[in-house]
Amino acid sequence: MLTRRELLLTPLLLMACQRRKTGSSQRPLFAAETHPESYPTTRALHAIDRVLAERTGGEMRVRVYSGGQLGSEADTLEITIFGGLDLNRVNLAPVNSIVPETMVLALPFLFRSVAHSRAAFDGAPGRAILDAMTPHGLKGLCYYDSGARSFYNTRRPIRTPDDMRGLKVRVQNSSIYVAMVQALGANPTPIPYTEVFQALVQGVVDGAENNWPSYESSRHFEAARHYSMTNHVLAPEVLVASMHTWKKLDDAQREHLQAAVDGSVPIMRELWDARVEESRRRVLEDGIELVEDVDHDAFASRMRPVWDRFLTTPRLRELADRIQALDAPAPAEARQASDASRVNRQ
Ligand code: GTR
Repeated sequence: MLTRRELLLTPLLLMACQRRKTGSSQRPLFAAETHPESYPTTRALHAIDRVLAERTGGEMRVRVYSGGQLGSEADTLEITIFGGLDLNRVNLAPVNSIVPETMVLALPFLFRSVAHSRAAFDGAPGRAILDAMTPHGLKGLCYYDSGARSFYNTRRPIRTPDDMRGLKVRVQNSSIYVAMVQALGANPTPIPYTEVFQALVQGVVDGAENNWPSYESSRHFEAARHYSMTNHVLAPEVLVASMHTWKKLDDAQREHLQAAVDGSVPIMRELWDARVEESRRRVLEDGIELVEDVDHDAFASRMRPVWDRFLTTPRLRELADRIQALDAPAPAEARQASDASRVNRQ
């Protein structure tokens, strides 16, 4: 009997083979995306498609499979490494177990502000982490913002780490997220994103953690009514290509793809900033309890041992040091102040 993964993979491989027969111009690049069509990351993928179509007169296109229809991020990532998918937009979390360098961006309380996180993604440390994916079968194309992640739950308002004690908390499929929740005395449960709503409603878990747009678009807010602004992680989303696909593209095609991807980053940021505000407004209007008086210092010090546990090599420590030493870009200084407060509001 075929496994779920093999079932998923078969049609994609068949389509991929067909392309080989008919020439690359016949088939669009297949892209997996867990979010619905209206989400900023999905819209960024469609923006890439439009620009590619324009630049190549329709020769290169992207077909987006949104809403998690091809499977969980962990599964689709494996399929991408395998060559069954060309492009995949995932959070960095499922890449953590494949490319250790990516864990650095998920360290709790690493970033001082959104501007600081963007300086890291756009700068040399971000580039080095994208490049570290190549030997693992993935071409890191770009980061997209994911804002600050905070804890929410069905039971009670969280203000201090002690309030987390004993809660069953859904985490992404990544050992650094498991360790963060353990450090707070709660019980981490890895569950694929598309199954979290059901797990919250059925009481399989008491809570989860995410940014405003995901908390809202996934409807988690309908089940978990206490949202506490812990802002413990600002790890980004990432767009990757399969190295199998990347190697098959000629130089001009690679240039078109990378240019379209680069152009989608500022578009996505604008959509993202607007969506954060919009999602926040929607869930507040719906009457969730927003907890703003969170003891961030207590959370940061309780989670600090996670740094030592995961920064196990000089290379990882050096990447973390370089990111901490970054100044947010000078022209953004004025904005930085509001960004810092935004981290606290996100
Ligand atoms: C979202 C992210 C998704 C997925 C999800 C999760 O913020 O955009 O890619 O990682 O979180 O919690 O699984």
